[in-house]
Amino acid sequence: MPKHNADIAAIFEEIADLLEIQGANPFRIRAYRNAARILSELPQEVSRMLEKGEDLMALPGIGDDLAAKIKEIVSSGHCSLLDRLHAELPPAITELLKIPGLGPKRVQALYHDLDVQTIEQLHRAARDGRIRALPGFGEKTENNILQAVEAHANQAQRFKLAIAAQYAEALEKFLAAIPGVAHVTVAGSFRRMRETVGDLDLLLTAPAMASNQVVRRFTTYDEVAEILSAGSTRASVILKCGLQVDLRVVEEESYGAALHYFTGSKAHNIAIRRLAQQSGLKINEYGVLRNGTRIAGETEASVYAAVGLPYIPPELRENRGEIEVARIGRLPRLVEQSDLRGDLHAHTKATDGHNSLREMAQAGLTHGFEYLAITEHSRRLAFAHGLDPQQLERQCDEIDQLNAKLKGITLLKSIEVDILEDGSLDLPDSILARLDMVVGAVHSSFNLSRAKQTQRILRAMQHRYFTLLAHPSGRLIQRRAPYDIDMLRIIREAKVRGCFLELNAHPERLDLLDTQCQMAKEEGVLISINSDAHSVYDFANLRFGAGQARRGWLEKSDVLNTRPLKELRRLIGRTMS
Ligand code: DGT
Ligand code: CA
Ligand code: CA
Repeated sequence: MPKHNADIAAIFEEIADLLEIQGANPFRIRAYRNAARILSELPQEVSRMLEKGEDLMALPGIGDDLAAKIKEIVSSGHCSLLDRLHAELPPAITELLKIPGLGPKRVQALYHDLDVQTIEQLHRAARDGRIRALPGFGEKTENNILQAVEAHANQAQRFKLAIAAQYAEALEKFLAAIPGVAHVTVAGSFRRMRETVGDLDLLLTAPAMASNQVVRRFTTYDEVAEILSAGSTRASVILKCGLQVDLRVVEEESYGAALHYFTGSKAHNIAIRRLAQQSGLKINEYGVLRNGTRIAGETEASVYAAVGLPYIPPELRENRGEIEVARIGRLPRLVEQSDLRGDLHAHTKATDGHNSLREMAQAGLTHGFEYLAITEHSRRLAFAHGLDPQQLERQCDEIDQLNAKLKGITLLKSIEVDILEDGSLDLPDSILARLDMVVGAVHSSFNLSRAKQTQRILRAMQHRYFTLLAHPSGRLIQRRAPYDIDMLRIIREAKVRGCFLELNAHPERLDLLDTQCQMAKEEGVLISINSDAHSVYDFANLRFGAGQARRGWLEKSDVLNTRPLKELRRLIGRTMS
């Protein structure tokens, strides 16, 4: 029965796809897409909100119709609208939309004219040369479709970290409640906080005699769709959402060794094992052995100690130099989410956010923030109701008035101003001058040449009021590649101009990338880990931003918003003009 946000989101996505293939009203389609996006990224489970009797209409993008549908799905596992659409169109037809180059119109034509309902049928139709004859297709399109179908078949599906977290945490809770189970840990790439995960690797400790029973309980978890394998200490299943979960049960004394093994990465493990071999040790998932005798393995720290190393945090375990720096005692002391003193990127309902200034400030307080920068979109982003200078003036007045009343948190006057194609900013200096800081972002012309795109951003950063570059690479995970820019030049310019780069913690962005964080750190440019909150719920996403920062080797001192307000003000104060 679907109960996770991601399941409900998938239903809404499918409804939107089917409506689109039917040529329904675009506004209706967009409402479902919006709701799907909001739900899949919402850190709080809506089924929990319903249990607690909370009003779903408090959520962004959810009106009474959608709220009723969510209730229907959570309580019955079904959505009658989707059932109806399934009766009208073949069940697998939305799969066709996953083929690059196939939009709803083409899918509709393929279905109508060639009775293509599945990817296999599409493949056959393309191979047999039947597609080229359709109006608006042609031989070139047919070839592209053929290539895309073949590439699609070779592509393993990965899950975004925040989505995987919804499934992982529910499963973790379920397993922890099984009698005899002591530890439950999600290891693998999930523990290393990779931005996407291929599958979940769960490690349990239980006494050997209980292990059979534990595996059986795992395979009967109600979200399991398929059991790939099941033995006495291990099993692999596929959940209804498509996510694979591998389970291993070990005894307490092997916990550290198994955790180390299943956390990976493989490259890190191999390098550690080589180190062990050099000192006559053998490491496997049960322990560290010298001449067949166990000398370590109960904790991960004991495994590292056996090879003469301090504990290495999971986010660093990619064999990117962490073992070398560990050996000389130079491991970074990674930033923690709790080090963050504020957030420098948030929207309110003045534009496309959902909550008021006061609500956002209150929510910030509960996250322990000392400050929160309000960064609405600027006028160029008309679809997000971007602000013009007069509207921004008004918001500044409101912030000043509110700040006079707020206790414990200060709102900073700011803007997420569009960087126009020529590198100029979307608002005049007269209003930017009034702000505490200016966040700049690219939201258009993603396909400029590398030289032009880089120049555009450099020029924006040279603006006297520019403070922080938002989501610098512009990529959307699994949806849009980064734009082509010379990131090192941009980082160096930031250093010269005294500006900063963002690590946007939005689950779809996680941008800067981990390796680029490392680059910024080496160049001495501070990074701001920001939520890009569009509602009070979104601050919880900072945990994924902190994870990415840790993968990028960032320490507290490398992060701008770990600074207390006073110091922050000094850093964002304009020293260059
Ligand atoms: P993923 O699932 O693709 O996001 O990435 P991982 O790192 O979770 O990889 P996965 O699930 O294939 O394996 C989990 C961990 O198990 C991996 O990080 C390290 C360990 N492991 C798997 N296969 C091997 C292997 O052949 N050799 C070694 N040393 N470790 C392995
Ligand atoms: Ca994995
Ligand atoms: Ca695995």
